Amino acid sequence: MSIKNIFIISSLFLFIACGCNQKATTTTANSSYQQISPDFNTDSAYTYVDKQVSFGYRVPNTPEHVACGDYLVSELKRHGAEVQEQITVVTAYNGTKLNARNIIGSYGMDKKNRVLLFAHWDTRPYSDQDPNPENWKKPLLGANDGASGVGVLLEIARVLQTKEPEIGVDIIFFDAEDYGTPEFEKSNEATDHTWCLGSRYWAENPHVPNYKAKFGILLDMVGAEGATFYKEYFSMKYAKNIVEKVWNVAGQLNNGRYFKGEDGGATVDDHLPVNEIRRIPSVNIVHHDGNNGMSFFHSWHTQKDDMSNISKETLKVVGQTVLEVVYKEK
Ligand code: AHN
Ligand code: ZN
Repeated sequence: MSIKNIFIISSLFLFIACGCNQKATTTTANSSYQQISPDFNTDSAYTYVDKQVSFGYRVPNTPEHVACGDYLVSELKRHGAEVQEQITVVTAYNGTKLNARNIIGSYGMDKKNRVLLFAHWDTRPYSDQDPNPENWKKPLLGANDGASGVGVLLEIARVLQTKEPEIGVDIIFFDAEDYGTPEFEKSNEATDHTWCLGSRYWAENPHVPNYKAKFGILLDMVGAEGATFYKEYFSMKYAKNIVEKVWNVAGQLNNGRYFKGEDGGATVDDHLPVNEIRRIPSVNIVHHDGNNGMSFFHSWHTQKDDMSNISKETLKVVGQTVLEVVYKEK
């Protein structure tokens, strides 16, 4: 069975299993709401996405991956973050040893109350959802799947340097999220543990002993035009009040057409190790398509995941919502 099918079937099951007492609530816009966070500059965010893509395929064990990682470190430093790197070796589904690098930028190191913002920066070595089988073994550019979340977080880093929020902020770019078992690898049935290798390593070996944050927000595929973000299953399971907090702020900022009130599918993603191992309640802002069986965005894991997918409006909606959550927190 393909991952997509497992995903769809498990989503259906979850709908049936927990759909009985759900209300389809829509977040209401509040026109009188006064934004407290500084403006998120989406031209800047777009440039950060484009720059990552310009390195080429950011697949672990390649020079392009190293070069992009160096760029991300230098950008965080330029924006005044205290940067730490975790360099390690993780083992992929097929036994390949991957040189992995989690990149961590911290603001307000001395503050006890913190929020964790994260995204994966590696790109997938396979386009195994591409309609053309000849493309399945080709890497993909990951403009949306990878670069969009990181680009939004780099712009957030720039803003954090201009005005200090009350709480401390840690931004983590996780590596080796997207090296999970490919669809065409029949001998090796896909398991959850072949994804999210960098975040799993960090959750077991945090950069600060006993690291804690009040909550975490994961950004995954946050750049496509007309993106829809539903309340993802594991986010609701482990961090329901944080989902409500983020979605409410989105509503107040008039971003309810992107942040949908309905529950979405279940996504194995970097928030899972952070929730289950590090026990930091964390939500995933991830593009599910409500018109498509709650599958991911249309060009997910295909050769088409390039800059033509990226919308400045979507980056802005996500970036301003996350910034507002951060600046409201005490
Ligand atoms: C699975 O396909 C099991 N999880 C999707 C997580 C992911 C991959 N996000 C981006 N790429
Ligand atoms: Zn992916």
